Amino acid sequence: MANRSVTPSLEDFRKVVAPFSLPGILLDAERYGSGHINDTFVANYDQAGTRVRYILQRVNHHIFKNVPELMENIIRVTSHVESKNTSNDSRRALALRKTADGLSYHQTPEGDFWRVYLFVEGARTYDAVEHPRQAYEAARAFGLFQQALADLPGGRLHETIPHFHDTPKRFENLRKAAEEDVAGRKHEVLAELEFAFKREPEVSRLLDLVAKGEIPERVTHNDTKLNNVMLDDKTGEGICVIDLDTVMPGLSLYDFGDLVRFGTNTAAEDETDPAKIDVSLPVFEAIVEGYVAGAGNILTDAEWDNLVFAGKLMTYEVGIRFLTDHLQGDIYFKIKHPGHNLERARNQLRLVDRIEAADEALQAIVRKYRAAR
Ligand code: ADP
Ligand code: GN1
Ligand code: MG
Repeated sequence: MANRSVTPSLEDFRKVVAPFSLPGILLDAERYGSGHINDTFVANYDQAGTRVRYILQRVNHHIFKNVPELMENIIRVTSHVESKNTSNDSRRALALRKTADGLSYHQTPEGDFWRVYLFVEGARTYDAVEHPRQAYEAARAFGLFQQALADLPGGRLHETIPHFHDTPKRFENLRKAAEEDVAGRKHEVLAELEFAFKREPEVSRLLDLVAKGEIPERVTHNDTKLNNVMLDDKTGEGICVIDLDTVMPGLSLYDFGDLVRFGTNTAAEDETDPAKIDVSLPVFEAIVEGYVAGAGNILTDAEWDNLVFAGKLMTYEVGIRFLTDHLQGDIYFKIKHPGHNLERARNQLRLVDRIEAADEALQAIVRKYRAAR
């Protein structure tokens, strides 16, 4: 399932988009972005002489098992964000196109689910932080997004992937994958397994605080990678949070922690040279500052206490998910070459090690912003 993604022909794209009745003529469509899960394409249209772009996405229904429920979440979330948009900039809420039947997705006879978004123009995503300001803007946008959803009406959102950030469960999955060793790769990863197993006592820390009532459940994004937020080309401002498939009940520490995981790494997520992987203190500071600027003064004491830990835990969690996928024969994340998931896992576990080494410096940054609140 991880690598099933064939690019459709233009003829097939025409069939996929037909139910959405998009105005104009479809000129071409090509693969777009660098996500690990869905298949994303940009489609160029000629609309009365003007070139207009749409994002077409085939949702990975092996991973998101109930796409109609997922789309119901996205409609609720985008409508709510849109209702709070008081600017004159329509790019600030992701906009879905509906089919002639009023559905937010189209299911093909083969069983694939497709959706169409208006292309957010004059802005782009980045696969790596080039300057701390970008990390600030991304963190602020995710903070604002969370604040906007604090009063989402209509009850709890569907859990599109149950136990998504349940680190103890992710840990059990790793243990089981190592035991079963279906792909015969365990012998290659003994050092990584030892590193991961040694940290077992920490995996339930956040969920234990939730159980004690010290950390509240909120509506969170749960996948706050830098390339899931669009930054304005001219001003650099984070203007639109995208990739809403995992928006569901969660902890603000998941969003903050994943910002740290992806943003502070001085190397790409799949860099193989451990010497290049470290935690950037200026980027960490920008993330704290941006997140607090966006989310406002919502953080409880227990959340403040665990900001640094959340960065480490989210890095560890994704690290063991990559490692599990490698052990299971690459069935979840898209890979570009054999061993890619192992490279990613090693990278993330190395970053865990660097975050642990930098703990004092990171805590000092948090203290500075906590005192100023
Ligand atoms: P995935 O789940 O595969 O990560 P995303 O929704 O994040 O999918 O989309 C992949 C990439 O496509 C994004 O990183 C972004 O660059 C681009 N993208 C997605 N939606 C839009 C949009 N509405 N307008 C412009 N670009 C978009
Ligand atoms: C996946 O879809 P994408 O590429 O934004 C994954 C995240 C991981 C991330 C690691 C649904 O995100 O949980 O943190 O890869 N999404 C899902 O890069 O599993
Ligand atoms: Mg994405």
